[in-house]
Amino acid sequence: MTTHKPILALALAALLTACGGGGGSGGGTTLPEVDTSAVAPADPGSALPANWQNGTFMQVFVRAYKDSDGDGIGDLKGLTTKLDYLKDLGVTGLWLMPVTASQDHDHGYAVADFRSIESAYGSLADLDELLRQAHARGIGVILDYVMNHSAAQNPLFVNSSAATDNALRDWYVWSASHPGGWSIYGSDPWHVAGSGWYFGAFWDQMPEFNLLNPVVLGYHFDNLRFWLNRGADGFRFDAVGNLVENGPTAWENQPQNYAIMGGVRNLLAGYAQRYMVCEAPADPAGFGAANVCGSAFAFGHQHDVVAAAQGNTAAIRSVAGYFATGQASNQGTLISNHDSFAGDRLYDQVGGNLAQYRLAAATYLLQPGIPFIYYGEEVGMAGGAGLSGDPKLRTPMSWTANAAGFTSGSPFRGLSANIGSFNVEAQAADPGSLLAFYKSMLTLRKASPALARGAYEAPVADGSVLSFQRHQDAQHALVVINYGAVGTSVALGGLKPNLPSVPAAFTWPATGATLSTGADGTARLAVPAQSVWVFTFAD
Ligand SMILES: [Ca+2]
Ligand SMILES: [Ca+2]
Repeated sequence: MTTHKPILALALAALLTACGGGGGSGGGTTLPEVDTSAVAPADPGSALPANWQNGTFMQVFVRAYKDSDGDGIGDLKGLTTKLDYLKDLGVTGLWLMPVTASQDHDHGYAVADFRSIESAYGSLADLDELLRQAHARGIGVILDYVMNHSAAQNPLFVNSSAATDNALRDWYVWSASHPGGWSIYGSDPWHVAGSGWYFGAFWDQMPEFNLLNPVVLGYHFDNLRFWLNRGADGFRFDAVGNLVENGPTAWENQPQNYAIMGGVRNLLAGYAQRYMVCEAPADPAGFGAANVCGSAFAFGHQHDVVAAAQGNTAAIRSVAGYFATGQASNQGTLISNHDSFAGDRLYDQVGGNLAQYRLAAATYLLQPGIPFIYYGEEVGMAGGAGLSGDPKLRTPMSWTANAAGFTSGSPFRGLSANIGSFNVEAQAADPGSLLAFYKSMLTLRKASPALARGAYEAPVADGSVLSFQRHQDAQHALVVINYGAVGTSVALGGLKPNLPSVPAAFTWPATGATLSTGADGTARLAVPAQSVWVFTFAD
């Protein structure tokens, strides 16, 4: 809490004084002070290389990543000690799940204070140091931001719910009586409090803001500047399809949501080299548009990628067509994340089949998009032993064969079921490991502008084989993946004519292939079962 007295707090105090209660004046309920002070733009600039946001991100659950002080809870200092590992892997961006003070003390999406750090994670100074250290390694850091709702214990809501004439009443969505006809994700989103009914689609402890109130929107914009001014490199925006509700049958992807996020994008455009990506599972293309978020997670695509890796030819066709049919080439791609609606961890989805695992990874790491690796995916972390739902996906990072790599104390949650053999320590020195495979993919993307941000050309799904080309400036890349259980020979077209025996930039599992084209720009390539081929060449 700053000593800066915000206008609204002053107005609130005046109101409470007039009512003869609150504000610690005695005799009534004391309401918590709120900090809604304005924040002016003050861009510290960006030390990151150009196009950094077209690199590869790691989604990090700070609570589960690395504990620095033995309390069993991951923290910012712990994450900072792992930046060298992330840099060595080839990661150039981090998405931190909420690090703001929370009511849930777990995932963090019930935000109790939009301008302070969850105490178990550390301090604002620890975040500043993390940003400094990350930037020194060429790694940008984007923060999770939740505009749709706060925690019920957030002082803003405590004030808003105190009385119908509270100065912050109109900051949340209230009704004097129980509105009928609503059902969101199978539940009634209206909840009763002493002073009325409030709206909260995700949890009764996550009341939703009234984002049609320009003062509320202004408050969020001030919060965004608060973090950008500290050097944060952008945001991942939570639940942008749920911002504004216009009625029981008009509660998702409302026109105002797109306008609000376009305004946010304009705000970020006033800062150097910032990046934002939106979570909008019901409309990735709409929110990913250049005048809205500019990038949204490619939900749906991940299911096709996993099915393709398992040899499903219809899914291979869908994967081939995804970036050729209206999806922006900079959508955030993923295999899985912290939410069970997106799917289990990849290891569990493929039943531990490591060939399928590699094929799925290669697909999304070589296609267009901005890949978001879910922490631990690079070593094949499985879900938590004996856990289910979201907690199963949010276990401590498998640094070593037991909990010791994560904490010197007792971990806050059970460990991944396969930590004994799928951990960083076991794979770091093994050139045939999953970790080495991921590192190869990221190295390829870093070395090839065509793979990192190039156009998507000539996608072909031919039975169990996917091929496509990427093109940026004078750089070209050809990717061929055979998902099938048998080897085959594929015809390729639209290539540069008369290529003389270009050696493969990457092959798995075989080695030593070359690519030669005829005068008509065609080639034939023999691809063994379950194999990945990458060739790069210039104009
Ligand atoms: Ca800790
Ligand atoms: Ca809402």
